[in-house]
Parts: sequence; structure tokens; C-alpha cells
Amino acid sequence: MLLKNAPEFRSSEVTPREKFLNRRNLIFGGLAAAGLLYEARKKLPPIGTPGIAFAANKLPSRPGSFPAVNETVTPKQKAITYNNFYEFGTDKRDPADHAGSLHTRPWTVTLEGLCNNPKTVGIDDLLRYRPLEDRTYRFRCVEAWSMVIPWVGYSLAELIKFAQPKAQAKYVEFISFFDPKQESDAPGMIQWPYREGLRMDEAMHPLTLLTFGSYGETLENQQGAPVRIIVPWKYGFKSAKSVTRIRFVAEEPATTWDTLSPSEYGFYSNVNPQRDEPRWSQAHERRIDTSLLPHTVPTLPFNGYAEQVAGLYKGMDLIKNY
Ligand SMILES: Nc1nc2c(c(=O)[nH]1)N[C@H]1C(S)=C(S)[C@@H](COP(=O)(O)O)O[C@H]1N2
Ligand SMILES: [Mo]
Repeated sequence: MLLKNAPEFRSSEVTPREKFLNRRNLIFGGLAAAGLLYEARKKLPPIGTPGIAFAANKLPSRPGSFPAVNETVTPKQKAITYNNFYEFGTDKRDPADHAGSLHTRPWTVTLEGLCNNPKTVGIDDLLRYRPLEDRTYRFRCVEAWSMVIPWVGYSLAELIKFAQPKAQAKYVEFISFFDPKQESDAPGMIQWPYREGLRMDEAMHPLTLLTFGSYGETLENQQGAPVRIIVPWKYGFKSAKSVTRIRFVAEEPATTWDTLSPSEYGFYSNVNPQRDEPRWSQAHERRIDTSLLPHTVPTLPFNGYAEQVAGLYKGMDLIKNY
């Protein structure tokens, strides 16, 4: 599957700098590929591009195209030991303790539904499709805690353009991997796999990050390895982990948390200090950083990204459309 789909994926609309052929494919491709191999070598990206240093878990990346958050970054050790990843249990420690059982290779992401270029893409080809960027984002969980995390990835818009959604595709659905054998602590009250969704314009917004790493390294399993979505202006549950299917659909898709408790977790779930969770205020959040005492900060509309994204919701009542 991986090998079969790789050449098609790369041959699409990649820019010349990233347009290179997979050596494995050429070797297995036999004589007919020999001439191509020479061509491909000339086009190989310089050492240090994503994929080449991948084995060491390092993800070479360039500075992100968005201004970095000028706030204390959450220490990595905290960010990877306080997680929500219910497939591995409901306690914040569970993902760190149990997600080791998740196999992240081989891994494929399937682009499907209302698009002209449906494909199943191998994770390593996905990683190399576009240059990776460092993007330090605020991350706000609906449970009123937050972190500041340097993610590594590229805009999801790049992959959506590759898939060529049809005009009828108004939403994008994200479906996480699920295997009860690898994820035996998943609570039965949830209908697995985990599902999330975005409106097409939200998914296409350059802030929405197809995320492969954090702190300059590949994602830890508990963070949603090998690939997840990060939508920094929405509550954390909108950012699906360990994604394996991306589906283009005409109607607003049903999502895991909205299905479970619609009054608490709406489809939009934009961070909004004015719209309280029915059980607690959303006006403040506990920032998980280097401070020893609880550090509470006011919650910002759209998690501080109003300048970039408020325009997407012009004319919408964001209390009704929570
Ligand atoms: N597949 C899957 N994705 C998921 C979740 C989950 O349980 N399963 N939890 C969500 C929630 S509630 C949050 S707050 C974030 C947590 O991401 P983090 O552990 O990297 O901070 O992942 C989101 N994505
Ligand atoms: Mo969350």
C-alpha cells in the first residue's frame, strides 16, 4: 500500500524543491526506473529536510509563518504526561503509561469522500510532502487548563489542496485510528473511532496544522502520533489524534464529544470566555508551565487568535453556535 501509492502522491502538485522520488520505489521499480533514478537524484532535497533525519526522531523544520506566542512554553515533560487520549484511558496519566502499545509504523492516512483525488498515503510520504514549520501555539482544553506547545507540521490546507475537494464538500471529517487490541483501556461509553470535524474554511485556514511533532521531535504516542490535527483557536478536543482517515463531506459530521454531550461540546467549540461550559466558567484557565504555584490566566476569545480567525464567523451568533 505504502509503496504503491507513494509515486502518485509525490507526482501531484509538489513544488520543485520538494519534488523528489522515493529511492525505495526506484530500486523496486527495476530497470525502467534507472533513468528516472538519475533524474531523481538531481532533484533530491538537501540533507536536513524532513524524512532524512527522521530515524533519530528529530524533525528538521524552519521557523513558522505565524508570530510565536510570547509566553512561557510548557516543559515537554509536563506536556507528555498530562494528556487526554481516551483510547488509552480517562486519567491524565493513562496515555503516557499506556500509549506505548500503539503501532505508528506502518501507518497510512486515507483521503476520501467528496474529492477528486482520493488516496491512501503512507505516513513518511506525508511527512515529506511539504517543508515542516515550527509553530508555537497556545493550546486550551475545554477543562480550563492550557499549555503553550511548539508543534511541528505544515498547514492542513496543503493536504486538502492535494485531495482536490469537490464543490459539494463543505466539511472535513477526521477519523482517528482505533484498534481495541492496542487501545484496550478505551471506555465503552464512547462510540469508537474518535471523530472530529471542521467546516471547510476552518480546515483550510493556514493556522490549522497537520502536526507530526512537538519540541523539534516526532510526536510521542500519547500526543497522537504519528499525525494529528491542531486547531489552536478551538478547545482541545477538536484536535483529533492519530488520524487515519480524512473525509470530505457535504453535511456537518457527527463528532465524538458533541454526540456524547451536545449541551457541553458543540460542533464549533471556539474558545470563548463568554460561553461557559454548563458545569464551569470558561473565563479563566490554569496555565501549565514552569510556575510552581497554580498559574491562572484570563481566557482570550478564540484563544488569542481572534485577529486571524474571527472573520470566519462574521454574522454568526457564537453563543448559540458554541
Ligand atoms: N483520538 C483522540 N483525539 C483526541 C482526544 C482523544 O481522546 N482521542 N482527546 C482530545 C482532547 S479532549 C484534548 S484536550 C487533546 C489533548 O491533546 P494533548 O494530550 O496533546 O494535550 O486531544 C484531543 N484529541
Ligand atoms: Mo480536552
